[in-house]
Amino acid sequence: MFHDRAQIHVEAGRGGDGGLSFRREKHVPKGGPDGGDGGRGGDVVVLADPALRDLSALRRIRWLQAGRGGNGRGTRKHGADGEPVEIRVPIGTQVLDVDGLLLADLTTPSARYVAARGGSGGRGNARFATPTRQTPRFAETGLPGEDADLALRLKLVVDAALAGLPNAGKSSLLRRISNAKPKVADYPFTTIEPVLGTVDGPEARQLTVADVPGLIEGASEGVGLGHAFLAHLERARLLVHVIDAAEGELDERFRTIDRELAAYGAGLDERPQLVVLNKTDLLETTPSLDVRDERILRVVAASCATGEGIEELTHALFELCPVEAPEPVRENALPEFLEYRPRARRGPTFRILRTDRGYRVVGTPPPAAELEEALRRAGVKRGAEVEVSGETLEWQ
Ligand SMILES: Nc1nc2c(ncn2[C@@H]2O[C@H](COP(=O)(O)OP(=O)(O)OP(=O)(O)O)[C@@H](O)[C@H]2O)c(=O)[nH]1
Ligand SMILES: [Mg+2]
Repeated sequence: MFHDRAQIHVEAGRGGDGGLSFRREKHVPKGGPDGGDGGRGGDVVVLADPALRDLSALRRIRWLQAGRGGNGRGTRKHGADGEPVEIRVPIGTQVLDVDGLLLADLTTPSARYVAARGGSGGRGNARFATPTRQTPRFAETGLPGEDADLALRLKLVVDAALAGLPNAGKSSLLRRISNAKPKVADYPFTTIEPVLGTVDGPEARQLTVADVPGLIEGASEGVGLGHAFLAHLERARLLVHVIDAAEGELDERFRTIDRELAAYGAGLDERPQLVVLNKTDLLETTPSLDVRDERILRVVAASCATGEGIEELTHALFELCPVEAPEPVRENALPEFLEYRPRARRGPTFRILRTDRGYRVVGTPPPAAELEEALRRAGVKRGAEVEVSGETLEWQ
């Protein structure tokens, strides 16, 4: 199965706690503080991998967590940084939040998006020594990592995509021109999921072409297989519109598909088209299309059965697909990836220090419930002393 959607909960690693330690040496009665810093928690990163074709590998994963930072120790040893987690996705994957807001668009090889940042490590007590405070009996605890619910959605990045009514011969065409072997049969909706093919051209050029299910009138209202799969046409620079020329009424059938493309939106009805009048072997005369339209760059009559016109078609394909690597058509000047909605990273207004007997909250404490949660996450146990705003409480 081809999966173009996945949902996943991710948690970045918590930062390690700062060390609370004093130097112990023979002949040195009162050693100075030597607790090292905690390591940073691991990030959760979404990474575009050209080797992947769809999101099926993520279907069974519901939850991913990056590693915790190590705790700082005595003799100023710093904790190790937590292991990051990489989520590998195919090129063309978009990352959205639960409300459907676009967070990032990974359209180029090895584009990356940090979906959840690891928490920073706490500073060890060695860092708090001052001339007037030579024995700091506290160290910072590490900060929690971010967490997020992500929706992943794949929109294939291809040079060209096939469009047309069911049974027009789209899959037959892809078999003819590419290395792909999609199923071909004499009934509508043979193709139920997208198939990618690579077409070899002159000077070692290659094009990727996507075959998608057939479209029919009313697809935008859910008739047939609907039109959600048209998402995979969004990033194609050229549409190869396949029409069964043996069926007659070519112009009318061209317009049927056109209306569905327009109903889908996303500019699909403005995309340049290469029109293929297929199945010429069933006709006595060469068919022609009477539609005058500036989007139609070329019309080729061909037969996937006999191979007639296929060479001309492949030629036209390479001529009409620009040489640069495919990239989204709608946005211009894309950086390596787009972060559409940079999250506000508000720094914590408080920190939790670890002391000899428990914990101390410094800075502006948050509302009680949030503070309790933060203390619990920092590892506070029953009976521990907690100092907040000058008061000392016993943790229940
Ligand atoms: N005679 C003839 N038959 C063809 C030609 N091209 C395709 N066909 C036949 O048309 C039927 C449909 O072909 P497909 O390639 O499965 O059509 P499709 O557009 O992918 O169909 P869906 O996946 O259902 O949308 C099959 O029986 C093919 O053998 C052609 O050039 N000539
Ligand atoms: Mg097909």
